[in-house]
Amino acid sequence: MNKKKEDLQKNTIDNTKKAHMTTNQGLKVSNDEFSLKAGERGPTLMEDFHFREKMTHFDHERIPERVVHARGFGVHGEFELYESLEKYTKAGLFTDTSRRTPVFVRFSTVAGNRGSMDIPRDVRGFATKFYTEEGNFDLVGNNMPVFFMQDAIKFPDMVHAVKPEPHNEMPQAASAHDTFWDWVSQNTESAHMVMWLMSDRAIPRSLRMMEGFGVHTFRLVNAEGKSHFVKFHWKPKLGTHQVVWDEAQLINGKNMDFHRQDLWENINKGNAVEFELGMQLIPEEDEFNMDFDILDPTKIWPEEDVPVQIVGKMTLNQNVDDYFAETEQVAFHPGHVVPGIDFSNDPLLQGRLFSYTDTQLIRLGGPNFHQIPINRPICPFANNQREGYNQMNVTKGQTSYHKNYLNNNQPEPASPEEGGYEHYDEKVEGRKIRARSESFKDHFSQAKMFLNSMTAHEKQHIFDAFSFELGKCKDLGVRQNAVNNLLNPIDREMTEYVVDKIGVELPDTIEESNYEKSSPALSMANTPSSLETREIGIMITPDVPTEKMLTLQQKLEDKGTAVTFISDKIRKIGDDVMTETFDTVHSVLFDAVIILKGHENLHPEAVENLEIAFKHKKAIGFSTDDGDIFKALSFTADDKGVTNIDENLKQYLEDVKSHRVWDR
Ligand code: HDD
Repeated sequence: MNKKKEDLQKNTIDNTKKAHMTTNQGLKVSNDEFSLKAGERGPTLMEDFHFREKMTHFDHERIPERVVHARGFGVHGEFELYESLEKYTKAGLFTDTSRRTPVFVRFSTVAGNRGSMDIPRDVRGFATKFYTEEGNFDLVGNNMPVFFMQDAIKFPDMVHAVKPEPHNEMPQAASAHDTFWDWVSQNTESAHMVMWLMSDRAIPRSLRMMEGFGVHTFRLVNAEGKSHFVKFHWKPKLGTHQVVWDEAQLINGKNMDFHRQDLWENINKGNAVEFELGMQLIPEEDEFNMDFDILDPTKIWPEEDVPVQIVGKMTLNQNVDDYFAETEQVAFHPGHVVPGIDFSNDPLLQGRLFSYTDTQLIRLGGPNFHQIPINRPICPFANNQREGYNQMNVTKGQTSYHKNYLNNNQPEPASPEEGGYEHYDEKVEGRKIRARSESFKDHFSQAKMFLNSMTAHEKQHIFDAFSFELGKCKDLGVRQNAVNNLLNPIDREMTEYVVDKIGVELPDTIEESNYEKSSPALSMANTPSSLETREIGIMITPDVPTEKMLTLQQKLEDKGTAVTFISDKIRKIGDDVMTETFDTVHSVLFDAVIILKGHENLHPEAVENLEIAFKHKKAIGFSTDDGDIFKALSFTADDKGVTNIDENLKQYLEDVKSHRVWDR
């Protein structure tokens, strides 16, 4: 049990143990079925304190959901450091390799409500709370390394634009509507982020298979006071993988909890979910060496120019006990830092430093939200901030002010040597102005670089995503503006493709960016791929011999994959394997499929499942005891990624491992 889990024990109530029911005052309850009435058929009595307490609690069981990132899923884990980074920082979690720092991670979508589906086209939040020995450090990042704007003052506008439209509250959890595209086409600093949002990064296969980014340039400061600029990266051990858009839409219908269920079940099965922490570092004196401003949050530092140093690993290995108490009440803040970690002047980061505490005050009902068990630091804690709503602590002592004589000046500030936080003494000079630096002006070069770095299928998906999203906009002016202001300045081929699909005019002048650089690290195709935890759905006709099914299952599980049999109705295979049915699951919920045919004909649902798996470029394996499987299907055994598993199981597994048969 990690230190944070241990700390949570102080507040854990075990409702699985035998116990009498009580009121909140501890009084044993004798009856929880009937309210107190005047006569069997009479009115309920005011005096029924048990009824009133139960109902009042129920009536108050909701808190405001987060304005953004409302739908989230949290898990516990630990962070371990590979090598001391004392050259760059004095932060304990980055210098002491013997530590196992407890973490709590909350993954989220951004635009949808708390009850929305798991795979809309959206950015994913990737927020990590490190419970360090020097206080909590929150890395509040996303699965995309850039952002929609350069200045936080625009954040409410962008969020208003992407959220359901204010007059009719439509559409839910989608950017494919007029107000979003109106905003981004009027604010072209969003161009790079929009490319990411239209890419497959926005529809991850799993929360276990996406990268995370701190986005901003932060600072590391070492014991001598030397500073490096830093960007944080999370690299998933399983690689970065996607579903296809058509599949995402079907999954949302078949299982809107697809991502959270995948994470919950894999952790329960004991499959460690691992992300390596990477850092890109630039010494302070090299601040101006890039062809963009490193304070600009719409820019990445290409990994080929500034390599990502892998410094440690986070293992997520425990689910929460109580969704509300932990996942809903956790409060992140990019301003929660520890000595050795500091901010840059990125104007987006600077604005965030205000917003997060402010939002917790309304969401969690007052200034004591840090005392909620999931938010409480595991290190010693003392200050003069008593009172306020929901004060949980009983603090001893006559004084609640600094400085004092009566209490010997306790609690007293710590010197830097004793671990007191010191802000980096950066020199800043300037006049008060509302303006943006000229160095933030280039909106399109990195958007183009992103496109330059894609494989053919990734590029095609981006073109199709633009066509879908703009095609959903009702106002032709909005479509035209998006084409003129965002697409045309990036790429002519993309502009021509999309214009043809969405019925607007092709701009007369070509403004395409001539930025030729590419960054191979941006392509998901260049990330690792493995068979580990791949889900294979095996469709069967009822007459397939049990022995054959169990042998196949064993072979596939030995390779690290997870197997589900699918049949016309629930059937038992051997002693302890139960099938799912064509009613309960679908090929869209699996990475790959297999069809096992005995002498009976294929179920019509099996035919439909196979056709869709083929369309979604999934590996398809087959084995038949009798007759031609392909008579009922629109594809054949000669198509790419369609394999007779009796003859070549190895080939089939290669296809499964490569995630999808993209060139089919
Ligand atoms: Fe934010 C939540 C990430 C810009 C204001 N943000 C929130 C969460 C994540 C991010 C992951 C959810 C945390 C959780 O799981 O509880 N936000 C980002 C990133 C940004 C970013 C990576 C840009 C680099 N955010 C941003 C700006 C502002 C906010 C510019 C406002 C000035 N974000 C908020 C918020 C939220 C929030 C309103 C809503 C709920 C919360 O904070 O706790 O304060």
